[in-house]
Amino acid sequence: MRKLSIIFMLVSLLIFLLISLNTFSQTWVKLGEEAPEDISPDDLDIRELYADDDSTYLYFRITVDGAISRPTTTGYYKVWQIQLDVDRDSRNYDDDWDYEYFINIQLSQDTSENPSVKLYTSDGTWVDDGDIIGGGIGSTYWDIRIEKSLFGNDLGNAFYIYMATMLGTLTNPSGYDWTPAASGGSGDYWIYYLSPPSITWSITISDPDDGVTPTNLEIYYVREGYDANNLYFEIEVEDNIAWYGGAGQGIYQIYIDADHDASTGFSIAGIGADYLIEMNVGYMVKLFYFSGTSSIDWSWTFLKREEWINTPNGSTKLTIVTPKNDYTQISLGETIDIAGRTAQDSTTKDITSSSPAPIPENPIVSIIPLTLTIIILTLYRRHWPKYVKKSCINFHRFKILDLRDSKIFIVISVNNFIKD
Ligand SMILES: [Ca+2]
Ligand SMILES: [Ca+2]
Ligand SMILES: [Ca+2]
Ligand SMILES: [Ca+2]
Repeated sequence: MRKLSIIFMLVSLLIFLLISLNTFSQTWVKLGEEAPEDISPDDLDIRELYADDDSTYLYFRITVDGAISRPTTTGYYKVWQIQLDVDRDSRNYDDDWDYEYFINIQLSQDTSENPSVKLYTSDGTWVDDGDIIGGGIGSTYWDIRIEKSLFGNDLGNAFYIYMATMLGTLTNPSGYDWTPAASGGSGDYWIYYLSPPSITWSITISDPDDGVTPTNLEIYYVREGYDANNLYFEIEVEDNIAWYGGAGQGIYQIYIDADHDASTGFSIAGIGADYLIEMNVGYMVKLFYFSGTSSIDWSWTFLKREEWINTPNGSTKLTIVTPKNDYTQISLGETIDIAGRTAQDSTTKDITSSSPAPIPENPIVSIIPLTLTIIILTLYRRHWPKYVKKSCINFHRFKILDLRDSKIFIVISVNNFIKD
């Protein structure tokens, strides 16, 4: 009996602890920080964004440059706006932004009106309200939460964020801060990863301590990994990568020789780089392809903005995910070569040796069941309805375009059977 009551007490305590943790504490992940700006009122100058999520809510913390206060003009509102690109198509553009939702934190001049959190679709249709859970008037931050279910099925593994602050009437406000604006530019955004992929590194290039300054440009490791859909890269440096400041703060690069051929692409670290992945501090990672006319011609053309899985700024690791489909120029071979480099503006700070990195075709285990299926289907092909035969031919035509896919040969042979 005594034992039972002790167990009961312990279980109650555990439940209480779990509820307390769930209710009161966020594990804030810092997504971005801007340089201070000359914005007045200073509570409309956004400095940082943090996020968190659990099974029910998305949480955001916005920090600003001064104590938050109500506007002083009758009928006016201050608005802190979080725009969300949930289909992540902004990555298709070098310098553009396309969002589907925005969240407004609205603070009225009217002291009888409580501050509110409102979710809208990008055309201004109100969806529902969220909650203010911390900060606000008199402090230098807002903590808010919004229910995930309000987004329906629109929230994927990650989303992009751009922010703005406004002052005026709700129908005619003026803009004050556009965030992030690294080095005075615009058009980039921050990322929050709800469920990052787990990565197995296939190769690591170690690089010695070369005495590079600033130390956040001193490369120690470059890593490469892959899965069925993505290539992953990581640059690890000695000291934390800065939050803002552009190319003058630092440039982080991965060079990729996609055809394992030093005679094609840009000549660097003994390889012929056909692609370049680059992050200027404060901006997104971008993928370029080599478009020069000779191996020493520094000429690159934008392909996509890529994603990082964990915010690189304020950490020593830039971990990049790039869909294989993004490499639309020279096809990725079974072996690529990679090298890493850091720079400040146009001055090289550190450069690694190059290393081959295998990207094997689909493993044999996945080909065996496919082959068996095709053999069975082929044996009984005289019983196939006409539309199935037709769709197989279409399937073949589609697949032949993808020269990287090992299944191409099997599919071609099926097509020959069909023609018999
Ligand atoms: Ca700002
Ligand atoms: Ca979008
Ligand atoms: Ca080094
Ligand atoms: Ca090459």
